[in-house]
Amino acid sequence: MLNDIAHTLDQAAVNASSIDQISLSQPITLAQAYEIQKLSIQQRLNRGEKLVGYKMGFTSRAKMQQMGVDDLIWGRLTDAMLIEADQIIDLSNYVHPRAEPEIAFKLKTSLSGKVTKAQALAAVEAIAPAIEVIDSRYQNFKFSLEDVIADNCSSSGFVIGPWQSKGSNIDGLAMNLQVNEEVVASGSSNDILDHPLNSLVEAARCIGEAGEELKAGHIILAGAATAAVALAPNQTISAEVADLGTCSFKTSASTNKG
Ligand code: OOG
Ligand code: MG
Repeated sequence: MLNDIAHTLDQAAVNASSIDQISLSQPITLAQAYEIQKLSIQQRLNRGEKLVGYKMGFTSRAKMQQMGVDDLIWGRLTDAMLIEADQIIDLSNYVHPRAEPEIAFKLKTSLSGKVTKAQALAAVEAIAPAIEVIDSRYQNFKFSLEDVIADNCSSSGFVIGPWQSKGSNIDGLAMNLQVNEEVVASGSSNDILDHPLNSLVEAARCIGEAGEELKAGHIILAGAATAAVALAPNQTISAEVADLGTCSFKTSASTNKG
């Protein structure tokens, strides 16, 4: 049963076609939801995609309130999800994409289990401003906690800005998301679990509990500081993190499927 659901979710992502929430037809546990996620990402890996890291979700109040969910979640990132700086994404490959401003960590050593903030920072190679593109495979972007976990936490794409020194201050930095140079969402890096490093600590713990580890070279997205913003054709989307930098991508003239 879990394999069938994983296959359905994978195909929904491949075809950019939305499906009914799983929880409406059959109850699944949190553990089963993570198992479905693993099985569905395995199908991507079987097609040749590479695991490049993990994403944390619902690490800010703004996100929890927007989606009506209040627990940390985590998902997997593959190389095929990477959006190059200033790339134009084809909206016809998405159901109802949204963008959100984030902070990314790149690791130089592995990290797993219970670690302190200092240990987490010691494993970091570099820090960058980032944008996550999320695209729930569920109709109307509506889901339960289990549904969204099974759907790899809506992950669809990510943009990484210029990597900065691990010594960069990331405490209380203003962060915003701009659409065609107009600020459409703003917050602070400390809206992410009081400090983005706490998200890396939580990532090590959650992924460790799942029997995996954050590895050297992996990218970890700390989670959005603001609510996500729906994408439309012909936009330039930028995330600006004070002192850390900016990153951008664009949307095609064609419309999304949803
Ligand atoms: C789930 C993903 C949440 C974040 O940064 O909080 C997330 C969703 O909102 O669809 O990526
Ligand atoms: Mg996110």
